[in-house]
Amino acid sequence: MYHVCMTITDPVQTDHEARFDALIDGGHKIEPRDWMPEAYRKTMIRQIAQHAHSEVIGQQPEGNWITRAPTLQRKAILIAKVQDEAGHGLYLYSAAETLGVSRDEMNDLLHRGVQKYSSIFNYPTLSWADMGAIGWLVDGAAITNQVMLTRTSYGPYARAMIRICKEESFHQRQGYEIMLELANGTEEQRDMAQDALDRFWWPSLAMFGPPDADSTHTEQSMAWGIKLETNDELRQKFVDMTVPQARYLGLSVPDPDLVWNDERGHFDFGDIDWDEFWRVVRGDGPCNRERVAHKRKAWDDGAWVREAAAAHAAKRTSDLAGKGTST
Ligand code: FAQ
Repeated sequence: MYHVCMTITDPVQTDHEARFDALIDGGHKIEPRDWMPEAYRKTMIRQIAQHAHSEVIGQQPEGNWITRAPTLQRKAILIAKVQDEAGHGLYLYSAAETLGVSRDEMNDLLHRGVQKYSSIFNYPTLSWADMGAIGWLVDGAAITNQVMLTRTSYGPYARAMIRICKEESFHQRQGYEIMLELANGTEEQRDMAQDALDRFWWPSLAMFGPPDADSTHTEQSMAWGIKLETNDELRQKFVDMTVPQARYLGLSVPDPDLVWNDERGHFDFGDIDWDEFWRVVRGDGPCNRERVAHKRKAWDDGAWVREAAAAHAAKRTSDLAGKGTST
């Protein structure tokens, strides 16, 4: 018996696994040089890449309104917000690169439809009020999820999330402020705000992912400390936080089943259309094709910038080497 165990157990592997488990159990961070199970690495790459792609593709629905912002001040704020999203994408691609995947590979996987981005960015932005609804609801949902990710187990991801959350929090405020102004404006402005809430409410609830019972990754991701709360818990938190904000605006949430449940201490809410969610996730939402085509074009059009930056870096390295300075 003893002999059999010796032949199948790799003591080095066991040591690595024990150390990894101890770090997770102790609430410590896993760092890029630490040993990690291959499945943990893959899960982190999948989630961080998907998150990075969401930030980058998420610039498109709002970018659509930069040239049509109603005032110079609104335009300046919107440009700053869209730039922030690009920055979030960059921190996140850098965090994913520490796991041994390159940015080129991630972009290629996105362009080929292998890696995903958030379902929410496949909905069109039809009016200025959508800028308010996105900031308030989409950034609001993003923060609800991302505050927990500042404590996620992979160090570079957790640290990137701290700054991202601070910026998302400003985005949420600016969105709510747009809604507040419209809701207190003319009848037409109020209708625009209500219409934006009607269209973005359900897709924002779906952003948190499928119900826990249908979630493929939640159980393992919670065991590894990647996720600290489940999709349904976060969705409930978002509803509880957002419904009073809608009421303060004097707008109605488009859900006839929405009611405060005293016993649970939470709002009960209606059923999400999961068929629609999966259609959008699988590439058949209102704007999927347009979003990916635009992203691909931007990547191709920007090739000369990447080549010029690489040529500049190579020249600088050879200049420094010529001067005998190590880089
Ligand atoms: N869209 O087992 P789970 C933002 C997929 S950033 C598309 O529950 P998991 C900022 C999921 O990938 C918004 N697919 O998965 C901004 C999996 O498929 P797979 C992005 C979705 O990973 C604001 C399958 O369903 N935030 O908004 C979605 O444990 C304004 C089963 O799902 C993040 O990415 C979805 N909504 O939990 C920017 C946060 N939900 O991969 C611009 C980080 C699920 O096996 C403007 N990510 N799926 O083929 C996460 O926290 C998690 O990945 C979840 C999903 C919670 C999104």
